[in-house]
Amino acid sequence: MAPSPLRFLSADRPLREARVVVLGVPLERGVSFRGGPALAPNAIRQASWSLESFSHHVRKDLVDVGVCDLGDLDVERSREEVFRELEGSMQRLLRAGKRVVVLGGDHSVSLGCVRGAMGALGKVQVLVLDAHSDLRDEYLGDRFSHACVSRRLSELVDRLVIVGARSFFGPDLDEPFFAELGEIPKKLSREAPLWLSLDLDVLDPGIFPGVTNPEPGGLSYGDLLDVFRLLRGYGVVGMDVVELAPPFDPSGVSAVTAAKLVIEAILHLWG
Ligand SMILES: [Mn+2]
Repeated sequence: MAPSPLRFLSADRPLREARVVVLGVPLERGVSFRGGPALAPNAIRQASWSLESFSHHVRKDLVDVGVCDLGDLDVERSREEVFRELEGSMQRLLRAGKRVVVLGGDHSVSLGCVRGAMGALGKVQVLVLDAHSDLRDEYLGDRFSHACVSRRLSELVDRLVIVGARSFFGPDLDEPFFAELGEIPKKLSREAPLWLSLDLDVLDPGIFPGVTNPEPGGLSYGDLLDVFRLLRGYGVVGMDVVELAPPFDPSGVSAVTAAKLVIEAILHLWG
């Protein structure tokens, strides 16, 4: 049974005792095709209670990590205000030495996260796992659409790496940001803090149909575990998990998969 109010599995520590903080940002202002990510944070929390808190891959348990769930940011205001509050929260949490998991929301929330990480830590590199290049300068007049998030991130940080992309609008194909899974070690630095942005549509829609913009082909669940395993050697300070669309997840298996990925990411990166 999930506790009421709803929180992520085993996230029962007060903030000051927690090493890892979960924060929901149910913002859905930047979608381009169909909706749902506003419902994602609580769908992921709910689904997490169907899972074990133990990972046999790393033989660690969430209970021993110390996780706090801060609930959701208030998104009933302008997008810029939401970004600003997210940025401020991220700065405070990272300065306090916490590691942060942000449950989106559409992919635009990554911008607030990375701005905050830069405010707290200076230079930050970003690894984006995404089916889409998201490199448009604007989409239907909106520079902060989820279709533009990697373009905006590329303007912020020195090092942006995109893995899993298979949807391009043409000219973006020759941009320098794309990498294969196996190229991650040579593209990222082990020195600089790293923000991980996990757009769940990077997964094959056959195993993860519940997203706003499904794209055929894609990574497997095992591929993502390989990424988490690899990133143990890097200074990952936080991650966002975005674009789950519960209305297109009638079996609920996408929400469960998202929750499982959050558990495995926490235990691989910070367990
Ligand atoms: Mn995407």
